[in-house]
This record gives sequence, structure tokens and C-alpha cells, in this order.
Amino acid sequence: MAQTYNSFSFQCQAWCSQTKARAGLLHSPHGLIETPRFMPVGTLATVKTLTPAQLEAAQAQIILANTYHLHLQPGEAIVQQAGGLHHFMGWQRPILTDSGGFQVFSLSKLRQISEEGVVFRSPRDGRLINLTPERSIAIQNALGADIIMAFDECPPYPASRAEIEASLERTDRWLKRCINAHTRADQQALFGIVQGGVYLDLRRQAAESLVSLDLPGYAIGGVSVGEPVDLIHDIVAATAPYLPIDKPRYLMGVGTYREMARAIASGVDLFDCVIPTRLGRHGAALVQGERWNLKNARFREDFSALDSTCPCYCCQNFSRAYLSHLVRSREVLGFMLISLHNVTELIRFTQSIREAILRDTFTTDFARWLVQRA
Ligand code: PRF
Ligand code: ZN
Repeated sequence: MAQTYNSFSFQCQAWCSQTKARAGLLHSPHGLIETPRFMPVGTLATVKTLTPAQLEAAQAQIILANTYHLHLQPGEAIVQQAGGLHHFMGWQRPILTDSGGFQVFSLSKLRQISEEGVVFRSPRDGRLINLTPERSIAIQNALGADIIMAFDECPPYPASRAEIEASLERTDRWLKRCINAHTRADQQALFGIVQGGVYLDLRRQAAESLVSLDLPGYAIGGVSVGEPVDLIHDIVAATAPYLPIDKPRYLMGVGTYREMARAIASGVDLFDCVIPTRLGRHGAALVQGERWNLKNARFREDFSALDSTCPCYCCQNFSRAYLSHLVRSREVLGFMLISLHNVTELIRFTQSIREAILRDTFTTDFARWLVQRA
């Protein structure tokens, strides 16, 4: 049965008869999340260029924010004074914060990893910052998201088996420190993160060790870090079966059509990725499974909607020609409208997979996405 962490619970509603895909309901203190679902990324307490009202219209039910970035700017004390992240940013639906470990590893050059944690130089003002499992959880407790993430080490690709083994042991010790430091377990669900690089037996061991701690949810981390894309699916397929079926599963940093569809077939429920907003800020749109650069000459005199099947404000009101003009003129509105469309598109993609799972037509409706790239 679904386990409740006060206002946090997860129920599976339907199972695909041909794959491990499931449709679920995740209840959190700030509301319901229907899964499978794409989560837009709002690193600095803003999904770049989009207002909370636009995110609601895009059917976003949960967004991400980042411990690393918010600690550097404006600092968790200010967010706490505002009454927490939801009040600070004017978004009253669920929020998930990432722990900061991954961002330190990928974004800051001068960093030193030890058993204690990570020391790095602030890219803003050069001061030394010490991020430990305890500090990450204290910051996340102060920010007040509905779901918070364990402070983990995400090793680079490639890494040797010995390196991954040592890193996994440290991540496991860090997780226990996270659990001990977490003071708001009644209001914030702490998810563990499965690491293990490309070593499938280590992935299994890591998953089993996490599961023994009976956490409210589990993430698969350390993928989409430069490995060949098919390895993502081998890793997900080898990890998900060792995670409990009655807890939500989150594949971190993955948000392309095919990778989401295939991970859903392995039993993943949640995704996040900067792709839709990053592409939007470069004038590139996600349209029915393709990426279109609106600067392309073919759009200059194309007066049709970006995607005539899309309910978003961009597609309902503007033409490809107008978007092309805005992007060529570097007008902010163009980047905003395309970001809005892209976020709507990926949420709609996962929502339509969800509906197909509920009807049990997932493998036929999404057959195109369930095979390897040609
Ligand atoms: N760990 C954390 N955040 C992440 C990742 C991870 O491994 C990834 C991996 N793609 C994205 N975001 N904490
Ligand atoms: Zn649209």
C-alpha cells in the first residue's frame, strides 16, 4: 500500500500490459502530481522567461529549483524571510530542489571533494563555500520545497570501476548524513539517488542499499553525463527493477522525447531537463518530435501556427513568420513564446503517454519512440 509521509503519498493507477510503464498519482503538501510527468527547471527560482501563470497554463504540476544557485544568490535566509520558495517566487504548486552536489561538480572549476563534502569558490565573488550533506539539507529545509534531494556525488563519464565503487561508498555515507540532518521529514520528502556509473551490478547494489533505508522516493542520477545514449536505457532498465514499485522514480536531467518514452517503459515517473527553456532562448522550437530553428529561412513567410495541434498561447495566437521575425530581431518576446511552447510540448508529451497508459495503448501509440534511433 502507498506509504504516507503526512501529506506525501504515491499510488499507481494503471499498469501497461506490455512494459513496466505505470500511471500514478503523487500527492504532496502543495498538491497533486500526475505521473509520468516532465518537470520544468527553475534553477534560480524562475523557469527562465515564464511566469507562474504561464507555467500553470502549460499544465506544469511541479517545477525544479536549485540549492547551489539559490545559496549563492539570493541566499536561503532571504527565501526563508519571504516565507519559503513558494511565496518568494509566487508558485503555489509543488517544487523539488536538487541538492547542489551535481551543480558544484558540473559548474564550478575550483572545487575540492573530501569525505566532509565539497569546497568551492563562488563564481560570483570568489569566496570559499563549503557544501556538505548537512548544509545541503539545511539549505533545502530552509527553501521549503515539497521534494528535496540527497547530496550525492555524480562522477564524470568515463570513470573506472574502482573510482565508481569509492564514489558510491561516499555517496552512501553522505545519504545517511542527509537523513540525520533532515529536520522537516513531515513536510518535505527526501529522495535518495542511485549512482553507479555504467556498471550495472553496482547500480543494482546501490539501488538495494538505498531501498533498505525506506525513502519516500528514488532518483536515478549519474546518467546523461556524456555516455552513449543507449547506455542511459541499459542503466535505467537495470536499476528500476530494484526500486520499490510503490514509490516514485525520477530520472535526473533527462528530457528528450525518446529517452523519456523509453525510460517510462522501464518504470520511470518523473523527468527534468533544461532543454525546452534553453532551446527557447536560442529560438529553437520542439514541434512534434523535431527541433526547428525559427531563424531558418523557410519560416520567414510561413503564416501558419507553430504547431496547430498545440493549445499553448504561442501556437494559438502567433505565426511561424512572426516568431521568426522576433527571433531574428532578438526580441525577448520571441524567446518567451518559444520557451512557453517548448515547456507545454514536453509536459503534453508525458501527459499523452500517461493517458495512453491509462487506456493501455502506450506501446502502439508511442511505438515510434520506443525503439532505438536508426
Ligand atoms: N545528481 C544530482 N542532480 C543531478 C544529477 C545527479 O546525478 C544529474 C545527472 N544527469 C542531473 N541532475 N543531485
Ligand atoms: Zn504551442
